[in-house]
Amino acid sequence: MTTTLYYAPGACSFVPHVMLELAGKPYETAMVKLHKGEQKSEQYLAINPRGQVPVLVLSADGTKHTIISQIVAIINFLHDNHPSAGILPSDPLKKAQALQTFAWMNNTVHTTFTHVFMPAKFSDDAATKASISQYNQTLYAQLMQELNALVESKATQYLTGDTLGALDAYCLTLTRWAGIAKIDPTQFQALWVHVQQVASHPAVAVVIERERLTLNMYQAG
Ligand SMILES: N[C@@H](CCC(=O)N[C@@H](CS)C(=O)NCC(=O)O)C(=O)O
Repeated sequence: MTTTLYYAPGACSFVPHVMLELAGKPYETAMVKLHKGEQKSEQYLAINPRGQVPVLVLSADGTKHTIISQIVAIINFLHDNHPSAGILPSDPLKKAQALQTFAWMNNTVHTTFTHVFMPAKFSDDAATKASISQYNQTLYAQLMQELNALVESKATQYLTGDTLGALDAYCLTLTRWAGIAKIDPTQFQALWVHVQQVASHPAVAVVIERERLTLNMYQAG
């Protein structure tokens, strides 16, 4: 079985990318250059008609491909296939609670950033796009406060226990995006300390290096 992750540097695909590294089994990667619009190419749309990363492509014999999209589904699949990697907790209640937070990260925090970064997805009017982006930047700062409080309240080293999990990788990505949204991530002290700790984990460090990411994207002014 060949497993290939279609990813874009710094995108939410960072999360399954880190989890594949954490699982420690062979996998391949294929980079999609979002800034060049490669996600809208005929070739990529044949893989994911929704034109987004991440996508996991599973191939048993090199000809038949099974495709999984949507980060929640991919993470759940990786957890089921690598149950001892710590991607999600194994206890059913703790797993449900972790997925509850993961779903919030995905359907609320992530989509708020999409409104800041890609307002053209929501309007074709220049003034409306500017207003959508600006308003959602304020919302994103509030969500960073919420994420900061979540990190402050954790009783363990990582968000779902004493080992790195999917929530930690998503937490890093969303905090990194704050800088892109012109919000200084270092103001959220507990969150920033946590994200740096996550970044120093070997599985995370490998992916940061491969995707050539800078953690603090904030530029004052
Ligand atoms: N709901 C999807 C969202 C995926 C998503 O937003 N992907 C972004 C990168 S973080 C993307 O591919 N954007 C390019 C585009 O929409 O054109 C998921 O959770 O996997």
